[in-house]
Order: sequence, then structure tokens, then C-alpha cells
Amino acid sequence: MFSAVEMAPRDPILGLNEQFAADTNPHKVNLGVGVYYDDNGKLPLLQCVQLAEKAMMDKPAARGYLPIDGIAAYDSAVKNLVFGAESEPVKSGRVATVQALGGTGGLKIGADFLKKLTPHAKVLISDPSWENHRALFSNAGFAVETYAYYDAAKRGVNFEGMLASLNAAAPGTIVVLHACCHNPTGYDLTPAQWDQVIAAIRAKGLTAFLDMAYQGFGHGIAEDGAVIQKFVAAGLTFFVATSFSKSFSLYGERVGALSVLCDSKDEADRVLSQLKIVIRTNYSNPPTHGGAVVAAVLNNPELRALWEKELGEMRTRIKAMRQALVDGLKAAGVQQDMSFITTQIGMFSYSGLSKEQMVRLRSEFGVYGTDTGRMCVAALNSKNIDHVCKAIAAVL
Ligand code: PLP
Ligand code: TYF
Repeated sequence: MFSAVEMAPRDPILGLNEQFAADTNPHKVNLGVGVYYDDNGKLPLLQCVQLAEKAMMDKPAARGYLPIDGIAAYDSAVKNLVFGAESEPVKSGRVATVQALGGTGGLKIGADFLKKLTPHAKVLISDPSWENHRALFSNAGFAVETYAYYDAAKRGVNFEGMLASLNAAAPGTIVVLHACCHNPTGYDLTPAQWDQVIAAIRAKGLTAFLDMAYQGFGHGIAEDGAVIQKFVAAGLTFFVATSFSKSFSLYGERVGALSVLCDSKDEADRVLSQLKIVIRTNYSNPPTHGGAVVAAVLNNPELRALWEKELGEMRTRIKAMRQALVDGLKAAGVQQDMSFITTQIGMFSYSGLSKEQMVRLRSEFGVYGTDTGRMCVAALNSKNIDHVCKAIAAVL
């Protein structure tokens, strides 16, 4: 039965983890996968999470099945975070939100629902994008193409190209947009550019699917979320996938959500009923723990303030590491201007290094980034930065 099964290729990013684990270089540094580590190179367990868990353990609860769409207090906390507790969409009840297995789960529920709703639509993802965007929407049955995004020569966004791609798209095309902290390039749109993108989406009748995996890692929770307000103000209906993997350092708990902004409460009720069918036929209902922790933090003013502080510390440390990288490369003798690293935002830096240079970084120095030149600056720290700077200087 399985004799004709072919070996599937490894995930290009997660596959690096295996290679890293097997590397015996004592100076090895993993800048491959998008994970935030603290200055001691450790995955943080946030204080706000520990306090919420302690309160839960003090009052142990049985684990029944959750509703198909997850914990009600979680779904409302997500709506409030994404759209604003006092916002018109939340007050009028026209947002359908479901708990999902990470941001990936939110994307997948949205993709499966869209496939039923608009089976012939094309999906556009940015060039380049998180590799799983293409795979996920392809597996949901869509033809996936790209819109122009990265301009290597300019070290920034090819905005004219992006607008041209959107303006050339057929009505109903699904456009996957990184709400903030673009993965992999680290280059985001300016507010004025977002206005133009939104105008094009409106004029051409496209469907926006915002992927918000890094809210709070760019300029702040509210600042990074401001793009959602722009879409609301434009009168559009759209999709938002939320991930708390990075912002709560809860990667393995798989906490995320899908929100769909509809035209009315009646529409949202019907959309929610369809999202529940997608969930029921895939995994029935989500797990309890991660969602309960995030809901406890977001719905408690003190824990919420603590979360904002801890997330702010992660954001500030990443920015400091970007600056340290620019300074360290200069000190290590790199002649070319590397200051673009501090204009990038979020967890990643598209370094501009070639595949050959990235392979050399790995084999000669134990410094792991992706073949595309992407490095996770959130994994740099005061102990490994010198080694990374010297390694990059050597291959440049
Ligand atoms: N979307 C983007 C752009 C990402 O970088 C990630 C990274 O993990 C995800 C979605 C998925 O998030 P999660 O781990 O919560 O599924
Ligand atoms: O881009 C990254 O590194 C993160 C983590 O299949 C990730 O988004 C990478 C690959 C993958 C799932 C998560």
C-alpha cells in the first residue's frame, strides 16, 4: 500500500532545527526558526503566564470539551484586542471569532471556509512570504500566486510593483497580507502605503486576509494593530488570523484565532456557523489550556498590564540586538552599509546574503539562518553576537 509513497521535502525552516541539533560546533547559534530567546538564550516563560497558571492550579478544574469555537471569554478577548473593545464592529456584533490551533490553525480554518465560499478564487501571497502560506492555501485547494513585495536592490518594499499586482488581480482574489513585522523580510508598509493598498483592495473587489503573527513586536500592540482599524474604516469585510505563539511565548500550546469581519451581526452569525462546521470536521474543538491562559491574562487588568510590559521588553531587546548587529559588523571590518538592519522590524532580518554565504555560515561557523538569507535577530544575545558578527564579516 505504501510502496509508491515518496519522501516529502523537509520544511525549509523547521528542517534547520534538526541540522542545528546535530551540529557539534560549541559556538553554534540558531538564527533559523522564528522564535524569541532572552539574553541567556532561553525561551522565556512570561510572568503573566506563570501567574495565570498559578491561579488556575490553585483552583483546579476538570477538562471537559470546549465549545467548537473555543472559550467564549477567549474569543471576546481576541475581538477586543484585534478590533477594540469599544469599536463599532465589536459593539454591533459583526465579528465572527473562533479559537484556533495557533495562527496556522486560524489561516487554515479561513482557507477551508473560503474554498467553500469562493472555490475558484486565486490566492496572492507576498514575494517572498512565510513558506507555509503557499503550502497551506495550496493544500486547501487554491491556485497560489504572488504579488511583488521585496526589492533587493532598494532594500525595502517594491511598493509600485505591489500596487500593480493588486490592480491586475481579478475581483474576488484573496490577498494574504502580513499585518506587521513581515516574515521573512522585516520590511513593513508605511501607514500611507497601507491606505493605498486598502484603496486598491476596495476598488478591485479583492478579499483581504490579514495574518497577524507578531502583534506587539513591531512598534507596540496598538501601533501594530492600527492597520486593522484602517481596514475597518474603509468599510471592508475581511479575515484576520491571530497568533499568540510569539507574543505570549506559548509556541507549543497552539493558541491563535480567526476573526471574520462581516457586514452585519446576522451575517456574522451565519459565517460563525460555517466556521464551526470546518472546525468540527477537522478536530472537533480546540484544547483548553493555552486559550484559558491567554483569556485569563487579557481579561485581567493587572495581568494584561504585565503582559504589555513583558512584550515591550522583548520588542526593546530585539531592537537593541539589531543595533548591536550593525555596530558589531562595522567593528568586525564590514565595509558596506548594514544600517538597513535597524530599519527592518520584528523578529527577522533579510540580510541580503546569498545561499552560498548562508551555507558557509553554517558549515564553518555554526551560524544557522535560512538559505534565503533570513536571520532571526530575536535569537541574538550579548553572548553570541560577537561570534555572529565575525562569522558574517568573514563570509562577506
Ligand atoms: N504566520 C506567520 C507570518 C508566521 O511567521 C507564523 C510563525 O509561526 C505563523 C503564521 C504561525 O504561527 P503559529 O505558530 O501560531 O501557528
Ligand atoms: O517563520 C518562522 O520561522 C516561524 C516558525 O512550518 C515556523 O514562523 C516556521 C516554519 C513552520 C512553522 C513555524
